[in-house]
Amino acid sequence: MKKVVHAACPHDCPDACGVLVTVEDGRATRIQGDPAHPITRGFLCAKVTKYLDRVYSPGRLLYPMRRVAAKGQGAGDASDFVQISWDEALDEIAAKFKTISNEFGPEAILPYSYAGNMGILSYAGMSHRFFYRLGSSQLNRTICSAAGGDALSTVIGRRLGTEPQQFADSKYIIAWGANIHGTNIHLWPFIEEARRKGAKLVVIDPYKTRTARCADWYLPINPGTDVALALGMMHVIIHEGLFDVDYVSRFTVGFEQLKDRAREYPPERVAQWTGIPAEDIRKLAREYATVRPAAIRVNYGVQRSENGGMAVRAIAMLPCITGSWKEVGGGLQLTLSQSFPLDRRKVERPDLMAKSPLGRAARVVNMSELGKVLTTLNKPPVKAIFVYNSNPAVVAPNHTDVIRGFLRPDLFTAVHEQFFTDTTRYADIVLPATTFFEHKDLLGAYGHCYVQVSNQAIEARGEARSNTDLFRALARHMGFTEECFEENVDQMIDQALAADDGKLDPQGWLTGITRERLEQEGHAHLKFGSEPFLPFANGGFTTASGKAELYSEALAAEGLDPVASFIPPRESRHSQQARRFPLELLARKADNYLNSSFCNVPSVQKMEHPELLEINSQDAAPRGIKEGDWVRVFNDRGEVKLRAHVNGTVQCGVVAAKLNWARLAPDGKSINALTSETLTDIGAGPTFYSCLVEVESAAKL
Ligand SMILES: Nc1nc2c(c(=O)[nH]1)N[C@H]1C(S)=C(S)[C@@H](COP(=O)(O)OP(=O)(O)OC[C@H]3O[C@@H](n4cnc5c(=O)[nH]c(N)nc54)[C@H](O)[C@@H]3O)O[C@H]1N2
Ligand SMILES: Nc1nc2c(c(=O)[nH]1)N[C@H]1C(S)=C(S)[C@@H](COP(=O)(O)OP(=O)(O)OC[C@H]3O[C@@H](n4cnc5c(=O)[nH]c(N)nc54)[C@H](O)[C@@H]3O)O[C@H]1N2
Ligand code: SF4
Ligand SMILES: [Mo]
Repeated sequence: MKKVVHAACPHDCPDACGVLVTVEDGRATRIQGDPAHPITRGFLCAKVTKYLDRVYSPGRLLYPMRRVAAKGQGAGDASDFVQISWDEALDEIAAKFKTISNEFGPEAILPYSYAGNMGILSYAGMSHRFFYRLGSSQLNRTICSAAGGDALSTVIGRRLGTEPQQFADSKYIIAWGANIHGTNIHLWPFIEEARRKGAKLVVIDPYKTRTARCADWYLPINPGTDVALALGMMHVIIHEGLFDVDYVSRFTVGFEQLKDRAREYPPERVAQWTGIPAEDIRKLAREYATVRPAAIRVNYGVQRSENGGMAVRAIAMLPCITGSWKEVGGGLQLTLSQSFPLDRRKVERPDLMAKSPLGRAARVVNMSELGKVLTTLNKPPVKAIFVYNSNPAVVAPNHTDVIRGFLRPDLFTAVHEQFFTDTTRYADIVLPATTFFEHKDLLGAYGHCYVQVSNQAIEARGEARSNTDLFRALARHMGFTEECFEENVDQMIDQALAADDGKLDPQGWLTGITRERLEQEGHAHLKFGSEPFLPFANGGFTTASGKAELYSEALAAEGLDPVASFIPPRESRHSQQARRFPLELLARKADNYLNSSFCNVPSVQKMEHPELLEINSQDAAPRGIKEGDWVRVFNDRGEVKLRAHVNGTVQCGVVAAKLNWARLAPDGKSINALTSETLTDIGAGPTFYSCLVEVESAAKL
């Protein structure tokens, strides 16, 4: 029997593609992009095109297992474990949780998850219910977008912006710290369409991405200096009277303060920090303000710096002063994640914290400080960690401390995974997780405004269970009796879609969007009152003042600059530390992996070279480093061994390397051995792109 099932890609990617899975006699035989999905347009990225290799990988973790080999040693695969039943595994975890909770309090238990699966239920559904009811520590999920998301909200009130389709109508597009070909490929066709109609594409990025190579104008910028560039642009725009007087007066607050601040950022001064010539800054500002409509695609690259919050804040002010929010093909997109008025409280049930043994909201732990948390936190210390949807042994900053933490003999670790990852090397118990082919879920997106139901295409492989099924069962083993722990996926999807109290969905964007309809049609566009959707054409900012806040009382109250100002990162060429470690490392994502997902799939590995350190010839030559040489990249936190690649992607003073599974790296280490747990100015996010290193020639490993 042959059928075609509509699913949706739940990986951590703005595109949230509609996917068609062909199933023959119970086995998936083909995957393709849904041609009916207006953003997916029938194609998938290279890595998900190979998805059958992931689903049917011989390396899949298929059964619950208990560790027998010493942690961090052994082969790192099934041979380090013995198979046990689900009941045994869950009993063991429940018993541990009870003992720890009795002795240290439930806050000694820490859930650790991120966006391995962005399905609404898989990301934060039954799992959240479970941990709230348990009274475990809460996890502040900052590792990706907290700085940018929070900063954007300080200006416009929420995570909303220009839909991708509208980029086709732009005449001027700035990709600002946005690696579109690598991480947001479904925006590209709209940009191409705009360019066919004469639009100009400008790329601002310290790394010459493929998008930069395709651009009309590429501006390499020194890492962590975007605040200065945006303020410099506003200096020109305001000084030359290129702003929208009417829009500014009706829909913004704090313009006078911004004007004063921008005065301090003349292009000549900004040029010294950014490395972009003053004339180019003037030209960029003039073109951006006058070639209309102009849209900015700013992505998360700019906010992984110590001053990343201020960077996003300053950039987000640009369309507010030019009034470009009024125009189809104008405005700005960082994320659209808050366009979906789903009822997350019903799905996640934070009220259950009151029913936990704590009887109150539990302490909050920042996931971007995992190393510190596992090695220094007390009152109570973390005695058990439950990892799902994440691979912290690769992706968390300050890898060395993270591993030191996981190796603590008194720490109990459970990991729910699809594969034997770097993190399962430290697990006492591993539990098998389904892939999105094997369970049903509801999806929003952060790069478009379509809701989707992802249907189950095939039976779960082995004894794999979805996150929802796992936490429902674990609740039973803990003896939790609340009815919400009995609910099934359809009930939970219905709850998410029924934002019925009017407060959540005052404009009725979910009107008419039901599970039944999504099951039939696959996707539905949010029902914005007017099409095309211009969220801020007439103000409508959801800030405290109801206006775009160029001056923020809330930031002032936190002791931060209420406008925006450029403070050079401590780890940058402008700092003292640069004397010892003169190179700015971009510890990047790989275009063909997804953070650390896909690193282990052979057909995808063929498309990547994660062992390389990209370096400029002017930095390589004085160090006696030639193309292909082994190099030691180091700072006070750690070192990694890579091979030099002198290819012109980075300017003098910058080097770049990629995320990869530590165990697949030549020296067994994640690139995060070099990054720090310093947090961003806004949002307490990680600072993967504020990282100083030195590089020297090394003998082969
Ligand atoms: N193929 C693929 N797709 C992905 C991912 C992946 O790993 N692989 N990851 C997914 C995830 S989790 C996310 S959050 C999104 C993120 O998607 P992006 O926001 O695109 O994330 P990054 O690749 O971190 O950064 C984008 C660009 O910012 C540049 N950059 C670094 N520092 C600076 C700076 O100081 N200023 C400026 N102007 N630019 C800077 C980087 O060189 C990079 O080219 O992509 C998602 N999609
Ligand atoms: N140096 C450096 N470090 C970075 C970044 C960077 O650019 N540079 N990027 C950061 C960013 S933006 C992010 S978002 C984080 C990402 O960090 P993570 O969210 O940890 O992302 P992944 O590495 O993709 O790991 C996700 C894991 O979840 C598993 N998984 C997938 N689906 C399911 C499921 O349904 N259930 C369960 N239980 N597991 C599942 C996958 O097999 C995979 O191993 O990394 C951050 N780390
Ligand atoms: S990873 Fe992104 S581009 Fe690739 S299929 Fe999934 S949503 Fe689409
Ligand atoms: Mo991310």
